[in-house]
Amino acid sequence: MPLKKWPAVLSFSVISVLPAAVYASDPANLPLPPRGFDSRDANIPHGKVDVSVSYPTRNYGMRKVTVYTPPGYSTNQKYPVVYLHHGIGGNEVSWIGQGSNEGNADNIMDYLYSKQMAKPMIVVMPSGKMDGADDFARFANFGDVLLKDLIPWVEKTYSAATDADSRAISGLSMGGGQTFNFGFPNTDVFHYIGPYSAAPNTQQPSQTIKDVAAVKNNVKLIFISCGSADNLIGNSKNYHDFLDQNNIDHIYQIEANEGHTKTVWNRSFYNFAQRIFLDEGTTSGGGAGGADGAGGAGGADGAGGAGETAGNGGSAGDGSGNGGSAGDGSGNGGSAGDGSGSGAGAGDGSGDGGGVTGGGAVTTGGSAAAGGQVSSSASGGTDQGTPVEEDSGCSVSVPGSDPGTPWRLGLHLAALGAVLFRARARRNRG
Ligand code: FER
Repeated sequence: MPLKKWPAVLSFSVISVLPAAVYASDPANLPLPPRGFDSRDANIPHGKVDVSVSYPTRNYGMRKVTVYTPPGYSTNQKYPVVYLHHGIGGNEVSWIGQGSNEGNADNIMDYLYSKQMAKPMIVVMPSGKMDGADDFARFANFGDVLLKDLIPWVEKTYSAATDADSRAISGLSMGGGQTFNFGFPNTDVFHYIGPYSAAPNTQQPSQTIKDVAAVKNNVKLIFISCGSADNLIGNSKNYHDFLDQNNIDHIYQIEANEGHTKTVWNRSFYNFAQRIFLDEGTTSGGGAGGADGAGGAGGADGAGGAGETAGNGGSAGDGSGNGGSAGDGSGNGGSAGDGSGSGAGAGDGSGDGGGVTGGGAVTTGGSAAAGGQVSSSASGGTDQGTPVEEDSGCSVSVPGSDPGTPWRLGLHLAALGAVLFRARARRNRG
């Protein structure tokens, strides 16, 4: 797929914090997570982990699932849910660093919230291996359980939103295969699909994607990752090629020199979790990008906008409804709009100018207000420390964060990325 360039308005500062798939579906080359992103940090709020809870199934008796609810979890609010699957030797505790220790989803979510880089969500980590003749069958048999037993149970047991925009499916290795196999045929159930290091149980794309248009229309993010040195990479590459051939936008993230490792899975979950469920509130129109220090982008209705960086900082239009919004910026700082009042604030750039064509106007946005300033690194998820292996034990010192505070700052840059991502998708579909 040819490299597509965005207008010069997005040059330098902001470009580094947007998902690379905005530009092309070639390997995304996302930056390494910061030091300590997957370690437990005593200085930040922690979500609650319900470990190995039992739930009923129609055909397999009681089964186990681990459920992470975010800091500040409240039944006054409905949360989106990511279903996160383990690998061949794993079970419902593999993603919380116990048992086979395939990942540290709880630490990663705590980290992302502490940086306001992810939307509050529930993480459901089931034991995804049922009874069956062989491993392929055991993992395949979970599909029916997921759709008919687990999801209904989660949605009545937890304060979970029940629409497909609020469901993501993800997993590693055999769980990556499950993600492909259960996700693509069910784009009316899951709007976010994230397989990591997918195993040979992965079905062919021609089997799982019978309706290309449904995938294009329904799925808000496809995130495929693998280590470059993983000898299972063919499963991921196969989908990457198919998606490219069918002009289906996706992020293809290859972790250089990594094999079939937990390093890949933790990085992948870190990258995926901060890019899901951003669509809510941005669907009714993304904002316009401003230029060269002035700009800002307002998402409508809860999405908030993102200020540009550099120069004198951008102002941000943003949403009414639930949205806080954030300007940000290096340079002299962006300003933050905050969603009150009516009318849209949008950065309007001098200089390089030019809006993002697919964005559209902010329809319900509040006007921009001067506000806080953050560094683009902290907000944009490129707060890149020295690469470390997990369990480095190095904790990250973060300012105290109120779990009730709207996830702002970096999240809104991610939201802008999502808007741009879809804007491009719309153009491609058009
Ligand atoms: C295989 C190689 C890897 C295979 C499964 C895997 C069933 C799964 C690995 C994992 O889940 O980590 O040939 O066949």
